[in-house]
Amino acid sequence: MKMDKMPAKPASTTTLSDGEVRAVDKENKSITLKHGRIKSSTLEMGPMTMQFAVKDKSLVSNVKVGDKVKFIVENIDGASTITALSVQK
Ligand SMILES: [Cu+2]
Repeated sequence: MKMDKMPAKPASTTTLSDGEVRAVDKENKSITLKHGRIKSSTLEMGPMTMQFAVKDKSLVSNVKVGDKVKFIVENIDGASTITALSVQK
């Protein structure tokens, strides 16, 4: 699987999470995902639908409602922020 925008060496505690896009707001760099279990180096939570901040607008430039995605989310200054995201075909 090829991932764009992945850090060269992801922290070993970080795993990709699965999600489905419910809403996307490119201008405000936010995305709403129905997500599965999340476990990253700074964040852990069970499945739910919620809004995330997006670290870079380019991460959501090709994303639309209904897309299945895999993503990494980190706690950055108290905000759940997506740092990597790829659409699943
Ligand atoms: Cu959540």
